[in-house]
Amino acid sequence: RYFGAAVPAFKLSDSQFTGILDREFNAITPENEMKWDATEPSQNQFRYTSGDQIVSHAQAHGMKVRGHTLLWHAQQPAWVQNLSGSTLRSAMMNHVTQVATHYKGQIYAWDVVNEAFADGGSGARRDSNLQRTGNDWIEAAFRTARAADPAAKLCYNDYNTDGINAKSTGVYNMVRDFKTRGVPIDCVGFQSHLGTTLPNDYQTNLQRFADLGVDVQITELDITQGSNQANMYAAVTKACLAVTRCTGITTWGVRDNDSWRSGDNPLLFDSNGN
Ligand code: 9MR
Repeated sequence: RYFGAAVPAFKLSDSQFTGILDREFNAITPENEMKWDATEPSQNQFRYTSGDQIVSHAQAHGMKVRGHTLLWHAQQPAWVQNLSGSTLRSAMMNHVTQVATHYKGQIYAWDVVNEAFADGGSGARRDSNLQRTGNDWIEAAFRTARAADPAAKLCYNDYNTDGINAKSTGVYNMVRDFKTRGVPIDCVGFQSHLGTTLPNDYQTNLQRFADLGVDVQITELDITQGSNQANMYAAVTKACLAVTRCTGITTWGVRDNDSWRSGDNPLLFDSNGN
């Protein structure tokens, strides 16, 4: 199993940050640098400088890279938001092909599609410009990613899917359908942005996905500071260790002050790096 952290490229010049990163972790997820707005700010003009910096750091330290993310309803460049229908679908698949090809052979696992399911009780897809190109957009993305980088594990990644609920069951049904029909999917990411309690069926949920024949990974872990925080980090870790196909845990940052939710002090290291 790997143990990873989300890393923004600009923190690679912070020696306290890289000191902890290189000592404690053996995988990196680029926090923002491989998102669509970062990699293709204008149509067919690709920018890989920051993503490449992160990959170089990982390679220099023997770390795996989780690619994040090829298609997401958020963080799209403006030109994408102005497209729809078959024009958008073509741009989506071109984006997948170009980015996955650029990083071919360098990515352990790709979040091919991020956060495509709706919150709440429907178990349905989220409405988005991507979804409005047709319900088959997710399988088209996975097939396209496989063709571009056959060695990368291809993951679906989402939040609020950490226990058994309508949303995670919607994802489960999609993965089962993909496996039945031979759509190439290798892994499911559970972001695990957690508050003060862990769903009591957390491990059972990981296991039911693993039983479909995919790896499972904890991809964006952070947990609200409080009396239960350490216990929850332990419980999440033990759940992954207990599921044979749980192949890694990534925390969404290193120090509390690196976090997107820094007010919660949710990470393993405090703002002094302790
Ligand atoms: O931590 C990321 C933050 O720096 C960005 O501003 C934000 C929008 O791109 O994305 C954050 O990371 C998100 C991740 O990509 C997907 N799951 C939720 C994460 C936290 O918002």
